[in-house]
Amino acid sequence: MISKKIQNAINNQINKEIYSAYLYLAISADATSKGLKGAGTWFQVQYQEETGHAMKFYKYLLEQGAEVELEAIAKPKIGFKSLLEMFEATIKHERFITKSINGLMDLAVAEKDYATQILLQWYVSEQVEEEANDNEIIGMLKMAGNSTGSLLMIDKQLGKRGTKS
Ligand code: OFO
Repeated sequence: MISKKIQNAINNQINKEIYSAYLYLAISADATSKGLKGAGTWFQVQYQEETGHAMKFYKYLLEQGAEVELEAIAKPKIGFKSLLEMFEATIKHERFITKSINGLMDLAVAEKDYATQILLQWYVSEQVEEEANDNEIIGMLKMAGNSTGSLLMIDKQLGKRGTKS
């Protein structure tokens, strides 16, 4: 049993996670159409992971006998000039998501909702991992600068990303 406040906040977070999936799917298409097939794969995997994040909340609401309310998904903004711009947009978005997860945790603590706090701990750790991955890639891209050879090597490396088990 969860409160209406928590239910609404989780429904809101489902929307953000689905938007994240939608954003990364759009970046995947943008990257692939620019010849960056590796990045296209990386963002497609990220799209799948975000869908998983949304579904984890979705299942939790149903398990708790709460109501799932799906809202409209905003159109993602794309049109990046470089791989670096794509990942800078990604880290910016992930920082926004981290804040949102932290806000949800604050609410769960205030409501003394222990079950939701346990669920949210997984998301807190996931955000640390996602931001670290993005920062690592941004670091490599900054080092590569305008070197086409280095950028192609990074793109190849990005294409090796697999889904988490
Ligand atoms: Fe990217 O972690 Fe969910 O949104």
